[in-house]
Amino acid sequence: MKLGIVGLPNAGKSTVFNALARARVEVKKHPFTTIEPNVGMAAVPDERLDRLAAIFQPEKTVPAMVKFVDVAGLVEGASRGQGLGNQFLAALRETDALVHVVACFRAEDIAHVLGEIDPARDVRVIRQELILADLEVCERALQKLKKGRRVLTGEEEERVGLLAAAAEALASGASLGGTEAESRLAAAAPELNLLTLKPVIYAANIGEEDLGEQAERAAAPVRQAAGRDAEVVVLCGRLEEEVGSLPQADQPLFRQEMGLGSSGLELLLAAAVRALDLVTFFTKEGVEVRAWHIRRGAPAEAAAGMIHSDMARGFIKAEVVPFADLDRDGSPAAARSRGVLRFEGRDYPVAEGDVIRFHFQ
Ligand SMILES: Nc1nc2c(ncn2[C@@H]2O[C@H](COP(=O)(O)OP(=O)(O)OP(=O)(O)O)[C@@H](O)[C@H]2O)c(=O)[nH]1
Ligand SMILES: [Mg+2]
Repeated sequence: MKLGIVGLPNAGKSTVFNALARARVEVKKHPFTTIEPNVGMAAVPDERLDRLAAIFQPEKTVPAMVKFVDVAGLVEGASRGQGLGNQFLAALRETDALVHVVACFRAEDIAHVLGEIDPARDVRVIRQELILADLEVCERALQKLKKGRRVLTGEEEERVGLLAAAAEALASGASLGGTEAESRLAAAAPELNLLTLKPVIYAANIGEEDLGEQAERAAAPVRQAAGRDAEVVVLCGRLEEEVGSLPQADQPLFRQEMGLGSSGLELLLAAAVRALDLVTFFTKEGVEVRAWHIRRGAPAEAAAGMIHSDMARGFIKAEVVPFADLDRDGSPAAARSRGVLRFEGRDYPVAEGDVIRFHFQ
């Protein structure tokens, strides 16, 4: 799973990236600090993994990971070459979802590229630039298809129709993904990697002074502009970055003292998992207990393939016990004797919280 971080310059994208990936990329008061994309990994915390470690006593516990890409800030008119233009959007094309960081913090010494703090406007500006970037991609694809001057195949004709409809929607200012035809386009032309087809998680980056009771009020314009069904996570990038740089053991106390509730980053990662419709399954293989993500509904064979291609090729069966049962029974042997451990075939759709052992030849 790979997420791209978008937003205006100085919105706090690299700050959030540092917090997520425990990295130390450059964060500065002036806009356009980031030019080359930063790539990092974040571990998805999961209490179930700690419990499984207690049950299996493995040498190693490995959390599920999410990859993040932090890119340059996008400005109004980027599609026409303003700021750094939108060429760096290429780094976002191969992501599964976008995290849109919106500045809600007020800081005297940090310039907002559009003059003043206005999170709702910022949401619209970025959305518009993503729409324009997609419009360009659709138009280019259309031109390419029409240029050949030969008779198009039925499939190509259909693609022209889908692209033209998408271009029209984009030109009218709409993001893609809403209609059936647009879903068909996504399936027919995944190589276009259209940005507005990707799920978006909004990160309302609020100031330290707004944490606590003020938080919702500070983030309200983002919620409103994002729309009713959107995933919005409220966090303070700067504090999350600071907490992230402390030794793990000191973090809970610091959080408590700062009045930071559950980690904004954890909420963000959880929102990403929801937006991508992933389920988490667990394995105990060799010396390690590990958490994995897979698309909801994916078959056991695909899950086995994530661990090793041999496991998918030689798949015999999957020994499955739901986490809740294992948690209650305290050991696989106890779960087995209670009859909650079962065997499933290669087509079995992996369910949230399954603890799986693959049998293969
Ligand atoms: N007070 C406060 N400042 C923040 C917060 N988040 C980011 N900043 C500051 O805002 C400035 C810009 O942060 P960056 O993370 O570099 O922003 P960016 O979006 O990566 O910017 P570009 O790379 O230039 O596009 C830095 O001075 C940060 O310390 C926050 O939650 N509170
Ligand atoms: Mg940056």
